[in-house]
Amino acid sequence: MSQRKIIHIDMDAFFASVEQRDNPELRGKPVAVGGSSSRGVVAAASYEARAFGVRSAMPSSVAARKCADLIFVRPRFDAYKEASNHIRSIFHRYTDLVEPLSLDEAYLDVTQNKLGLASATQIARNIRKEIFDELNLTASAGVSVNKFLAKVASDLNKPNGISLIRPEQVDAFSANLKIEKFFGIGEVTAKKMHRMGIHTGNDLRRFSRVALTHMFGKAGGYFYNICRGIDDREVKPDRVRKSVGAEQTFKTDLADFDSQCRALHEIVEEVALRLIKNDTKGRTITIKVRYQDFSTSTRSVTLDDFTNEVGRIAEVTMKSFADHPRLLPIRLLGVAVSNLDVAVNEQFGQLTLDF
Ligand code: DCP
Ligand code: CA
Ligand code: CA
Repeated sequence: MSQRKIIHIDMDAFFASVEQRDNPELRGKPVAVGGSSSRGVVAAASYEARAFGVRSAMPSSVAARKCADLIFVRPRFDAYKEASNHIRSIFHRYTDLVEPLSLDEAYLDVTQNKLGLASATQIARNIRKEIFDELNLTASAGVSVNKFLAKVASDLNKPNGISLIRPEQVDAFSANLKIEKFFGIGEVTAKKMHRMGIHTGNDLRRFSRVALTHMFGKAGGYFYNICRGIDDREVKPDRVRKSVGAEQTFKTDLADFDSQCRALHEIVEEVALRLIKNDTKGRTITIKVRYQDFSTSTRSVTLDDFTNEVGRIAEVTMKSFADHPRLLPIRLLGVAVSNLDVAVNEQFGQLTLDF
């Protein structure tokens, strides 16, 4: 296989940066996003707060003790979600091989890319600039030949940095890397390795694959590879869906108009629910009817505006259905809404009912 070009992008102090961006009074100050109550924990800490030792997942009471001037801010998930959608739309300008790991982070495979750019580093630079220009937020980027190295790289010059591990540097880089930096080696595993005298990739290389599997189970094989800088995992794309829909095949074919309408209404309710869940609206409503003899007819209606309202979709669907030929009993009905105002991420939807 030819050399891949993988980028890992991770937003800097994500929730805290969004808060500082949206409230100028918070800029340059130690900020913790999270509850300030005795039982709250810190979700995100601004870099100013980190200078005092405040970290994510730390109890708020501990954080307040470390930094007397710490400002606690309630999370606003809608704002983070919006920023997340925006950065994903930037990624998709370059490639559809985008695998989000969380709201603020994703892998991109840019070996082939939409702009035909030869340099992955240039793409990472463009992305960082576009994120800054369009969102007023900073991101860090790592560029290398696989996911593991790209992810490690994005951390090297954080915050607001970029780093590249070139193919010819992979061997030395992974040999010298401290095992704590290996993605997938947590605190417990790291302690276990330290007790065995394993501190770097090079130390890990002394063990055979069989020995590592014996000591660390399934992860052992992964460790064997990554200490050599080898990681063949593919970037698994979040396929952007162009429609939200549901369909149903009936146990016995529906012959009368009333039961057909009732079934259709249930399907419409499901579709509207999915649109709302995915935070999207659509303009085109398509109805699919499959008859007893498997002949199928579909019709689409495009509205003047976007909707996710069950009443509106039902009205259009029923009208369209009434125009359908209904000579044969019906074995399947489906409704889909397309022409969406916001691209929908597949991970939120069940695929089984979609068409
Ligand atoms: N987050 C959370 N609870 C955690 C860790 C993180 O709610 N225990 C949220 C808040 C973070 C966001 O996820 O802002 C992203 O997490 P990261 O681990 O990427 O951390 P940050 O983006 O905050 O900082 P960094 O600059 O180190 O990436
Ligand atoms: Ca981050
Ligand atoms: Ca992250």
